[in-house]
Amino acid sequence: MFRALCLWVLFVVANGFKSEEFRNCDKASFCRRNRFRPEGNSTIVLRSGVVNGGVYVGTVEDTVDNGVALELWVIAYEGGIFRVRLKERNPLRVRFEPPDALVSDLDLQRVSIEAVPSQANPDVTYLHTNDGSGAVLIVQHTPVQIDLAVNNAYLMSVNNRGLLNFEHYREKRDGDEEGMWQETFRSFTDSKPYGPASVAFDLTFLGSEHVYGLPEHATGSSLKETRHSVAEGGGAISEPYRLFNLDVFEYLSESPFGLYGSIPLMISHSAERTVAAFWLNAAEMFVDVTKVRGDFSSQTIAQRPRVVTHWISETGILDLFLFVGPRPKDVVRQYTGVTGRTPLPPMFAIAYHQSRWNYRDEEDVYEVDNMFDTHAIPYDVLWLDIEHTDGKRYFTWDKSLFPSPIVMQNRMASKGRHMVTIVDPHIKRDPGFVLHEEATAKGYYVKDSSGRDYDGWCWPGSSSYVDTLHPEFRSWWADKFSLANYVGSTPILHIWNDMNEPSVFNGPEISLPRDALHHGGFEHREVHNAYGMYFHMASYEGLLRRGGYKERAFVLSRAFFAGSQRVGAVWTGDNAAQWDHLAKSIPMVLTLGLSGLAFSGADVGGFFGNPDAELLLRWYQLGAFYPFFRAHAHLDTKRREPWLFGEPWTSDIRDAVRRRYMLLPYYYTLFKETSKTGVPVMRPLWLEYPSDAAVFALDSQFLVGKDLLVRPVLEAGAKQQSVYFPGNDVWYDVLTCEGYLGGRVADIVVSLSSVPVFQRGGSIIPRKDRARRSSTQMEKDPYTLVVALNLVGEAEGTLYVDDGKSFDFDYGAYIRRRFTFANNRLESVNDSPIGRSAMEYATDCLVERVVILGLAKDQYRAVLEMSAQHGRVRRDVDAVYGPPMLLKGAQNRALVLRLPNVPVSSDWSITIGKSSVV
Ligand code: NBV
Repeated sequence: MFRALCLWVLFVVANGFKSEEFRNCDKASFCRRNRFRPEGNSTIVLRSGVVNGGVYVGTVEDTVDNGVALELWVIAYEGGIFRVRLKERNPLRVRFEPPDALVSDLDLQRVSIEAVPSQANPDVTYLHTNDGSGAVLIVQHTPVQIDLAVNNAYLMSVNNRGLLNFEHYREKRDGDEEGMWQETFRSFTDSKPYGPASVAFDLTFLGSEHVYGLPEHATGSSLKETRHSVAEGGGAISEPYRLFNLDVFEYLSESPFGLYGSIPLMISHSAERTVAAFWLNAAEMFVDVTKVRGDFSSQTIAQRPRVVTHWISETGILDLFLFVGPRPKDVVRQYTGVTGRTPLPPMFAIAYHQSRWNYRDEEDVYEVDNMFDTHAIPYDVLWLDIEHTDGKRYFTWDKSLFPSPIVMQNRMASKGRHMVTIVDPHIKRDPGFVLHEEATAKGYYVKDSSGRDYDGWCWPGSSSYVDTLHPEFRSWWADKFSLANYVGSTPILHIWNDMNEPSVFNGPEISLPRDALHHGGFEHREVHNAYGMYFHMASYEGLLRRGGYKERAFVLSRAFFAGSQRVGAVWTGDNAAQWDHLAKSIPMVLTLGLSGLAFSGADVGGFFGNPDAELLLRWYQLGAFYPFFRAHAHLDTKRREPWLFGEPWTSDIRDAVRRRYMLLPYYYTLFKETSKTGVPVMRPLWLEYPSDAAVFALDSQFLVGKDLLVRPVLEAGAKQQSVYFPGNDVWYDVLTCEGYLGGRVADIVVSLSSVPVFQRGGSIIPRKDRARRSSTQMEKDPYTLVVALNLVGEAEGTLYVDDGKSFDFDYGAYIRRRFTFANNRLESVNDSPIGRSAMEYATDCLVERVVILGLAKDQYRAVLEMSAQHGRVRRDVDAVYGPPMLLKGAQNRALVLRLPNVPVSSDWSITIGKSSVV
């Protein structure tokens, strides 16, 4: 067995990505049937409609097959959200819907719909709400077509190409096409006992040239066309984008093949308007994108540019959310209002993580841990991959390699560090393994089509796959994380869920057969894309339970679906140590962020292959700005811990990691914002500059929050980088303090140690600059405030602080400060709601330094004022020219106010003036 597994591993390692292992549209009969259907033949007709309890309910008929009854619901939610549901009235079989992707009903406020028949056209009904969004749905009856318009501007149209298609459950008939009732791919036969059940529709975004979303693909963020328009012949340019969670070995850096996670969300953006659509459907899906050029200035709808998309799913229902915007942040807020937001992570989780497959044994762990200290490189979390287990039995330890896991974790804890172990969903079919015995007895495994526990091949050898769709399974699984059940675990141990697409080495497309069976009798094809999210949910619930719901938890997952953001972080899987993978990680992480998954990153260094020192360094310099920052590497790669390449590499990597640590207060404040609004931490420029067309397809630069602009070095041997500065203000190089005006491109000279990063004039960023071993040890450290002045000499910023680990913030245990700089005066005021809360957070942290960028060189005097116990304090603060931070490349061009030493949590002000004047 083991030999066979090794051979398999060797085989795939030697061969790289193999497109023939994966189905394309042509090999999937449901996609083939829909993709090139002639336009304009829609058979689905609205017969009547009424408003019932604020919801529009329509009686619909599909005129094929002598008429099939369907039901249409249109629901509206507060804040510009419409939901269109269409399914069979009396299906032969209940179709799967993934309700857990959505937040609970209680969190979504419904608004009533009013239906008004058109005076001019009896075939049209208008659906209004009075939620203030100004949006109207224009429902045409014959055939059904649903357009969304705001103030008479048409923004989206469903079925105006007539590609809406609903394959009803039915009996087999003569003349049924091949692949409808049984389908073979490579050596796998899908029994398809329920026959064809696909759902497809076209959706046009009017007045737009750019669409984004549909993670996960290793492509640019502005999605490319996959088909020509009908006017241009309609032929294929490439495969449609595929959404099907798969363990794709050595994925390519520019391909529409689906990767580990799927979110059927598409955002359309133009300088005037941002809108989006989300199809709640967990089955395999293909999406074609066609761009029809046009003239933005034209008033005629037909002449304006548009993006025509065609969505095809193997099964499920049509459950389409339309988000009306109008701006990018509104759309993100609307989408995450429906599917949820990333909860505030524990502080350690947004610091740096050190991983590889595998740290061999406890000695190796101690050695690596000590070397970080020897080289003064901070890190927070050390990861253990599958080899730490006893024969890939998760929740166990290899007793000879990890004999004392508790001692090991306690040692980590003593330095304020954490550990993460891996727990995958394939369970070794070992009669002596209690987890397996229990899962078998309780019926918690996915079944094969004949109803027996599915037996597939994965790391442990013969394995069964937990049925994550089963709510009782999830609760049972969650209990496995208690300290008593997970022997050898301690409260500092957090979790990593891998292979949860799920990955099955000997299954079709390296996954479960589509006709495998889940709880409730659903076939795997119906639930596939949600499988991994349910696993992630169960593990997260386990860690929360372990901590009595008082401690925040961290669980990383490879597979994801809409809603995964509510339970944790994701990463982009097995990338490669190649420059193009470094570059692609930017649009990939940006797209995840736009799709709700704000806490994500890519393996720093590249998983497969061996990066040279330069690539590794450049990856650290970029990775330090990912929301999730972890270095990771394949078992067969050479060791590449940051000190192994010698100087200058070690120092430069140290500087990159230290930058992240310095910025932790800023990142934490941003994560807090994300938890409230869904607006991601790492942002494409158009999120902040929606009217600037120059940035709509820009993937080489990004923003962290709204105030930091990062232009990582993405090519070997780069000597200079061209950087585009958005907006009307000035941007300051955070090291050289050089200012660059917005709306222009500048060539920035780079060395190996430089990462072009700029702070927006008008912002104030909180930092903690002291070098420590881990984030936990920075808790009491003083702050540095970096004030970057705009062209009128003003700036503002916020800081959010809490204990970094509990949920006490829910009861008011946090501080939020607002800093403003105007009229030469920096002021700190309380920014949290006034009034007593159940809990409070107190901190003794001081502000030890204020760095001001953008003041003309001169002699300055700074005077601090604050009220203290015994009256008002007024004293001078040292003001000198110095470097903005103590890293290589920093120039003495910032005004630095030294040791004001004011409590960060109290009100104070510092007035600055030319020495002769103050
Ligand atoms: O558990 C081993 C690896 C893991 O290191 C990696 O991060 C995952 O994406 N895992 C995949 C399985 C093997 C991949 C070849």
